[in-house]
Amino acid sequence: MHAWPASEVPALPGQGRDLRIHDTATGGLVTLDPGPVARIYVCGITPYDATHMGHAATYNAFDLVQRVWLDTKRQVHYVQNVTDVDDPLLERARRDDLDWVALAEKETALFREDMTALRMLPPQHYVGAVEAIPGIVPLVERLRDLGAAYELEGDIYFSVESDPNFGRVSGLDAAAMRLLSAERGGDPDRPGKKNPVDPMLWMAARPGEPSWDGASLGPGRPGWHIECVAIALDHLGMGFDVQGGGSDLAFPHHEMGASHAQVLTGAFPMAKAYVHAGMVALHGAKMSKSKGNLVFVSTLRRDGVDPAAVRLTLLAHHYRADWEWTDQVLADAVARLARWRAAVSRPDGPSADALVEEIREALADDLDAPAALAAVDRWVALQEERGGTDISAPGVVSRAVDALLGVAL
Ligand code: 5CA
Ligand code: ZN
Repeated sequence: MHAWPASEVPALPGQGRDLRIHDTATGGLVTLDPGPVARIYVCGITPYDATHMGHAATYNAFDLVQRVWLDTKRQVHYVQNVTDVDDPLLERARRDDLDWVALAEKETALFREDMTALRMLPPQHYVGAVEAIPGIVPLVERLRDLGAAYELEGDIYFSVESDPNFGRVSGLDAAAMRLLSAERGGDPDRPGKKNPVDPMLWMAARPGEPSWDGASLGPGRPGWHIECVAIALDHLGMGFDVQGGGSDLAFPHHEMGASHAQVLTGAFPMAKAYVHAGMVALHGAKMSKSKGNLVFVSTLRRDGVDPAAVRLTLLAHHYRADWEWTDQVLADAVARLARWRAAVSRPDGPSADALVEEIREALADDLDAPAALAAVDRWVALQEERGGTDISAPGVVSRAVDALLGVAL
């Protein structure tokens, strides 16, 4: 699939710092030391009800990761998927009497538009699950040949016991895993499974549902976790720097994906850091497609809200925090954007050299965007109160805010 156009990232004087970021697997901060090309896989949308503010907040976090790396003069190899066949997508298409392929295409197109408007940097490889199927089948066959997969009434399951490192991403106990498995697409109560949380690798064709040639697996479609593994291993290989998503992906999705990859390759770990963004809520509950409590980027855009204000709303919250979308948080960002724009539109101002370093410092410290915004606020307040004589300062501030925060002033 094609991704979306990249907005330009202005070059800044000097160089950024190495990123220190929270890793769910170790439960602490790790300083990543990518080579000249940093490698990141971010789980993409399941294309219906896109793009809501929860999605936008999560992709904003990983956009910041890229911007920090780019500022260290590294290249970034970024891969993202689209889960363009899955039970909830098929259910939504049935509910609304739509063709599931058309629904996925329409929502993916809308997501691209929203990402472009928000100045999120595009992945180099944007890959649909459906187009990845020819690469998935041999991986499932290999897992079966390794004795890590078993058949149950035609469906193929992964045996979590086959990975000695299973559990190291989420650190959850068996009871918690079982609960989350039931909530998040698993089938822990299906009789005949070796372990209740074993996830499906290949689902045998069901009447009335799409299916593909699975070679020795028979016709069917892939399980969710193996899709992301196939795409990540194909484009990034093992031991890439960051696997990213919202905190609801830590288990089962990233745990299972890591185990699939580790058994397939015999290497550990799949990713050096598992990075998870907090959940955005609306009216007191996690914004989710199943509840329908959603605020869409496209609706705000249609209502004339500047995408830069939407982006500033996301940036005002630490990526790991759970937070609530309200009219007030958006209004605060609209006001902030107006003040920032007025401050940089003056011909001169107070020196911004320290500000660039403060933004760099804040973002390299576990993506502390609120601290970065506070630093810009301080420069803007100085500009408003007494101004300054540095004629390069307004331009430096605009470029830094654009390059490091993705906000065009
Ligand atoms: N297609 C899979 C990943 S392979 C998926 O989870 N799709 S999704 O459309 O449900 O979510 C896309 C991304 O948005 C995931 O990283 C998910 O964790 C994140 N996300 C979903 N809801 C929220 C929310 N309310 N707040 C923050 N992030 C969210
Ligand atoms: Zn994924």
